[in-house]
Amino acid sequence: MQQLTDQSKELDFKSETYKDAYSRINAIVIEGEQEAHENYITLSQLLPESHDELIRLSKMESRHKKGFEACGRNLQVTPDLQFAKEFFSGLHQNFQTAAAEGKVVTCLLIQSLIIECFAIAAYNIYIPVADDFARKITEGVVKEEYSHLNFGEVWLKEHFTEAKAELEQANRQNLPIVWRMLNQVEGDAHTMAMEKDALVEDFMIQYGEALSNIGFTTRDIMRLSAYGLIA
Ligand code: Y39
Ligand code: FE
Ligand code: FE
Ligand code: FE
Repeated sequence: MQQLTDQSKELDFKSETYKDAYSRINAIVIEGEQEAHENYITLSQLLPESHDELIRLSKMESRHKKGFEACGRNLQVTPDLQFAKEFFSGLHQNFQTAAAEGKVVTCLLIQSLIIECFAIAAYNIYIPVADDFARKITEGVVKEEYSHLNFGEVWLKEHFTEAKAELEQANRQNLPIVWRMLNQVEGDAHTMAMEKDALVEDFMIQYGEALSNIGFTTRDIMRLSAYGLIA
């Protein structure tokens, strides 16, 4: 027999409370996937040697967007896309500025490390408390997000020596933004049975592992992670 947790007993996907929270979280995910799609197209121009692979990733992001749009329709929720655009504006602006300056290391840190780790954490925490329709979609999506994170890790590992200083600077500039983003959706996430502590924990595990794979030492990772705390 299936065991019900306190959380799943209290979740009513059709309630106005749940749907109101979903209108913002679903919008964030739809907007995030759209921006990820655009970011990988930009990266394909900055990294001609990886052009085809990055176009492949950008197409996956559009499919993710379509999947999450279907999740919203399934619950009869209208996503609050205006809220979502503002939610991403800090990271969006920093990515655009870096791209215009040809700072590919910063672009990769923002999209392939920070945003992908944020997505992986959110999707992992969401899957056990999602409605059946959204769970199946999200399970398919999260597998692909690991491959996007892997692209960034492999490229940055290969260029670690030259990239290290720019990575530290980009981390310092962008990690506090992620913390503010998390604080902004803490209440809506809670309504959907996703606890902030769990999101933070999963994000830090993914991000710390990524930094380690790229070549940072444990000591570096502690120092880099501490910038999240001053948000
Ligand atoms: O690479 C990707 O597909 C990432 C763009 C998608 C972003 C997902 C952002 C999820 C944040 C949800 C916050 C819920 C608490
Ligand atoms: Fe995606
Ligand atoms: Fe992705
Ligand atoms: Fe509660």
